[in-house]
Amino acid sequence: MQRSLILLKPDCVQRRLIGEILSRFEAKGLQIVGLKMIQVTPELSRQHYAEHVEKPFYQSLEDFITSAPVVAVALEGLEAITVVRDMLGATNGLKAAPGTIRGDFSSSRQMNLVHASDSPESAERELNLYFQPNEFCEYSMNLTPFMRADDE
Ligand code: FUP
Repeated sequence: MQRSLILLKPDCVQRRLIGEILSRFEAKGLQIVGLKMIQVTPELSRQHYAEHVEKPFYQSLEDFITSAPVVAVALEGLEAITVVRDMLGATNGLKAAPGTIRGDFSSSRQMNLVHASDSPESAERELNLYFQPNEFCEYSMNLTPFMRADDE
């Protein structure tokens, strides 16, 4: 079982796509174990995008991610990190395959609607950036016997 940190970015909030995109994760069988709306500060942006801070596009990325609230989501499921990344599609919405979230809703490299952790290490780091330990809700989904076999 894995957890991944997902951000519904300012373009997603502004375009009123929160429900539509959250519903895709729910329909897939992923479990929402943390959920909050927050305003990203420049400091949090620098922490989140630490690997990009020195890059030429960073200031524009910070301006975008701080331009409106985001919705932070902790998603749990089998192989959740890869499953969610595959659901998002390629970083650039123009290149993302139809059927993926970015492929269906984004035509931009920067305004690509959703961020998701790309490795277990990133997931741990990013979940800690956006959630306190006591903000995760653990609960059993009563539909689990109908979502996967016992040995999966
Ligand atoms: P991803 O892992 O898909 O979120 O993509 P990256 O880590 O490569 O990039 C982080 C964010 O920077 C992406 F949402 C897109 C944005 N970006 C730009 O705005 N300009 C660039 O030239 C490259 C990335």
